Formats: sequence, structure tokens, C-alpha cells
Amino acid sequence: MSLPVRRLLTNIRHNGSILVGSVKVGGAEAKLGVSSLRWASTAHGTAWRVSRWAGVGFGVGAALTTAYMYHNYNTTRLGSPAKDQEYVLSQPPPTFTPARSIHLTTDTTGLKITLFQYQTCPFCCKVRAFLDYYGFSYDVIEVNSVTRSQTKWTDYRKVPFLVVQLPNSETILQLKDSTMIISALQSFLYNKTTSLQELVKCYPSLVYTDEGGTKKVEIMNRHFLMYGQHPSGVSKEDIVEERKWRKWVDDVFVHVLSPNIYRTPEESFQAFKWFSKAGNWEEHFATWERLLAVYVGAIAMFFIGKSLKRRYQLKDDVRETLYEETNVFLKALKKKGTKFMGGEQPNLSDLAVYGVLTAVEGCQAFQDLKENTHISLWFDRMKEAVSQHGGAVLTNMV
Ligand SMILES: N[C@@H](CCC(=O)N[C@@H](CS)C(=O)NCC(=O)O)C(=O)O
Repeated sequence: MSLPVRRLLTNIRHNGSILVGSVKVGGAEAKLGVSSLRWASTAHGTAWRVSRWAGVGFGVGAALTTAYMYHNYNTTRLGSPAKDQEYVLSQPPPTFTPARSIHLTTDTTGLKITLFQYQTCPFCCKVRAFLDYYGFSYDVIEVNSVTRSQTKWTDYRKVPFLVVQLPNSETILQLKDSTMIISALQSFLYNKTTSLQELVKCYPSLVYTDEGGTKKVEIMNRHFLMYGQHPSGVSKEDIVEERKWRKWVDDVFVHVLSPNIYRTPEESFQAFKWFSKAGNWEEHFATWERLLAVYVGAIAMFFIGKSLKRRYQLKDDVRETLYEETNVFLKALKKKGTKFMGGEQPNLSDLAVYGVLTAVEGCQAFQDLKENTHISLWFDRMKEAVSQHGGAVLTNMV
């Protein structure tokens, strides 16, 4: 086993920081500080670190890495001012060429949204499913997960995040964390009289130190919608149920995916080839970065997948857990007897499950899931609803 991979595994065993930081139950997300050993929970986040370590192994050189990190550390980042203004940027971020721009004339919210993302990160896919379903216009900035040059200006260390310029205003917000982004924007759509700037104040971040002495950031209320007044046609039970499934996606379902897509070395390799294709890595990575991310990433993630399987107590045959958890959702859907968990239209729980599944759509695990469960019917309906911007009436504010 190569040194980088061995160190990686040692870090998982002893440090325990892998995964815990980003998607732990209760929402303890970002780890703070600058360190080359902060490992992410998902393929893409891990891949860039793997490739960085592999770069050392392949002779890029410790000095170069150190200089690069020192540069990162010293790059001025746009921080957050006063606590109740924590999502307000003190100055506009630098401009980047969007990988693509989605422009819908039906979106009259006046919000100018830019999504910073990795194309196949499940959290980013979840946000895109939401934005597309509601027909928001937005620009996509594809972050190079090796150099991360597009995010040097911010102290937030993860993707996705949104930069949102408010209508007729100089104010620019930075919304962090997929679940908070979705809750804040959905609240805005329900609450047309309250500005987004006011609404984001309902999601303050809380910094704390966990039992292990690690600093964590938790975004309060991130699964809660701020309705203002009780929405018509939605019962209290509907609201609680939607929240329950959204939490289930963040706390359970998303953790079942990685061990499944990296189940064998072949599947792991195939998954990375799909990430490379779907994320257009040829355009966003230098050739050496892309090849390292694919080859070293696939090997490393195969081992990490095993560790994740233990951490999240998946069955020995991880597919069994994937089918079982998917069936938990499908069974609840069947019991409701409606097209979607939201009834005749998708709600945020449908969008969350659908969103994270689209991240693995090109993987063998998803093919197996389609063959071994009844996910296809609902999934295809969701695809149609999202691609047709089924919720666009809410972004049409005239
Ligand atoms: N709780 C966060 C988790 C986000 C997350 O873990 N993102 C990964 C990529 S999939 C990440 O940015 N990891 C850090 C990195 O790649 O540097 C959310 O829901 O947005």
C-alpha cells in the first residue's frame, strides 16, 4: 500500500475527522482551520486531497506543497462581519467565468444567484435539484477541487455555497450548507414580504468544541422553514414529515451512497470515471490532476468506503443497506398513496432524496438500485418535474 493511502487510512482510524466533520447527525459540519489532513465525506472532496497527497508521492515536492498551503493560508478571505450579518459579504467576491448559466424568464425574484459547486457532490446535486425545480436563474461556478482557486476569497471551506446579490441593492449574501441554502430560499418563496437578508438571520451558526476537542460549526434551524404564517393547504403533520425526511437524507441516506459506489476496486474506478465525465474534469483539471484524482482517488476511496461502511454500520453486503434504506422511503411513499412524498407535487424531501441520488446516477450502484427496488417510477417522475421546473410558479413573483 502506498504511503499516502496508508496515511489516509491511519488518519481515518486515529483522527476520526473524516466524514464526521461534514455530515454528522445534528448538523455538525465544517471543521475549522487550515490543514492538509482535513478529509471530506464525499468522493469529490476526498479526491482532491488524495490527489494532493499523491502529488507529493509522485514528486511534486513537499516544498511546493508547503509554499502552496502557506499561500492559501495568507490569501485574504472575505470574512463575515457582525453576528446578525454573518451571511452578508463585506465586499463583492471576485468574478469567475461560469461553467454554465441557467436563465429562465419566469424567474422574477430579482435574486442574482451564483452556485459554487462540484458537479457530482451529492450536497451540490441536492441544491441544483431545488434550484431547477423552482426555476431559479443561476450561474454555476465549477470549483477546481485540486486548486480550489475559485474559493480562495472565502473562509468557508466547503461546497456548495451560494453568492446572492439582492434585488435593487448592493447587498451580497453568501449562503452556506446545502440544507440551509434550501431552507432559506424556500422560506423566501413562501414569505414574499420578508427579504432574504432578514430570513437568513434565522439560521445563525453556532461554533462549539465537541467531546474530542475539535471545533465544529452547526447551523441552527437548518431543517426548518420560516413560514411567517401557516401556509394554506399544508398541515402541521406535512411540515413535520417533510423535515423528518430531509434530516433522514442528511443523517442516514447520504452515508449509504459512498460505500456502495466504491464497493469494489472496479466500481470505484468506474465511479471516478463517471465523476470525471459528469463534472467535465477535462476542462476543470490539469491532466495530471485529473488522472491522479481518478486513479489514486478510486483506490483510496475503495479503502475509505470500507471504513465508512463500519462507521455508519452498513450491512456486510452494502447493497442490502442501500436497498433497505431506499425501501424505507418508498414504503412511506406507498403508504401515502401519492405520486410524491409532497403529494401530487414534490416537496423538499423528494428533492433531497432525488438530488443526492443524481450524484450517483452513472454508477453501477444506481443501476443495481433500479433493478432491485421500485425507485425508477418515482425517480423518473422527479426527473421530469425538476427538468420541467415544476415549481416555477413560486419564483414568478408578478
Ligand atoms: N453539510 C454540508 C456538507 C458539504 C460537504 O461536505 N461538501 C464537500 C464536497 S461534497 C466538501 O466541500 N468538502 C470539503 C472539500 O472538498 O474541501 C452541506 O450540506 O453542504
